[in-house]
Amino acid sequence: MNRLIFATAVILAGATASFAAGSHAGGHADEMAIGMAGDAKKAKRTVTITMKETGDGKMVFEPKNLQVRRGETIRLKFLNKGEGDHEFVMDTQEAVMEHKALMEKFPDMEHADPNSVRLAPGTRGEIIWTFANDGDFTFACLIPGHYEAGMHGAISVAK
Ligand SMILES: [Cu+2]
Repeated sequence: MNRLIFATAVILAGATASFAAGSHAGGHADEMAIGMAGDAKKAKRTVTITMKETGDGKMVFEPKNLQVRRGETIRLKFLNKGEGDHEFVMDTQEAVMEHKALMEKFPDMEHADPNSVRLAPGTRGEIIWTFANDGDFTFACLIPGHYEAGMHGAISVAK
């Protein structure tokens, strides 16, 4: 019971933060600080991000840094070259860490948010995203233990 109340509180806090960010940017409720799902026709650039485990026990994204122009729409392609499931979620650092804490409480939690994708080994995924606001953002795999093993990176959106 307590756990359920905690989860609901975290989800509500997240929703409030997203809504506030959207309002601040003058967008609608689907817009997050990091932006919103984009139109494929506007994607002039494709970035492929690989997820995998390394021989020395780490887990990585390649590349682990993305540089984006404010307003740019990118086709993000994902390939899980690893031997286990991996996911990609992008948001503000604060929201990623909140989400991480929730995933540690509920390891089987699955999400169908537009800013995330979860892939079985050997599979591919795609997100088309418009980075509406400049700033520093984070992407990560929040399957418990993966962030600590190295699965996180940075997205820098510049004017
Ligand atoms: Cu992972």
